[in-house]
Amino acid sequence: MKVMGILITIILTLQLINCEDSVDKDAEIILNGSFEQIDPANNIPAEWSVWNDANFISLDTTEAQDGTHSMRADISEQVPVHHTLYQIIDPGLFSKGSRYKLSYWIKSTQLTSEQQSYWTNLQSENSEWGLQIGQVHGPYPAREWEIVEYDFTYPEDLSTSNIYLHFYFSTSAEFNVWIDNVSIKAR
Ligand SMILES: [Ca+2]
Repeated sequence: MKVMGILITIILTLQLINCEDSVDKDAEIILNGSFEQIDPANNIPAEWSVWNDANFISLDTTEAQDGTHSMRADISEQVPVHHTLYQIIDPGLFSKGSRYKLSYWIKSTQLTSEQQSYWTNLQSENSEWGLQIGQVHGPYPAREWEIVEYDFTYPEDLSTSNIYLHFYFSTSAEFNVWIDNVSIKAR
């Protein structure tokens, strides 16, 4: 019986180790990260939401880093100063304590004044945890497609009902930003 007990303990331990190793490194956490699908109900990219002004977001078929569409933000004095494109992520898709890589491709026209900027936030529902990534301030010349990559560890002790990935645009002047191929994968 003692041998049986030891065997069961070994099997349970192996199963636990197997669970920890079972983070799927190919699984994509972001839905429609390449902006190839549009939601016909509201004319913005499927799986994404817009805060403050839906009209500044469109799909662009003339500029794509991946596939045939990118997300284009048209920023001007006609839209509110703060507006975001965001996706709500199920925290259950993350494994606590595991390492991930957030990446996306971005391009923009020139930023002509210091008031213009854009950046990315990955944060929990009530901001118990968050990362600010890739902030760009004007003035800045036009930027061609470039990749932004950011490694992070999902917190061991985070308890939240939602994770938000935000693309923030803070400006009242006229410029365009294109984003494509947004991805979060385990490392
Ligand atoms: Ca695309």
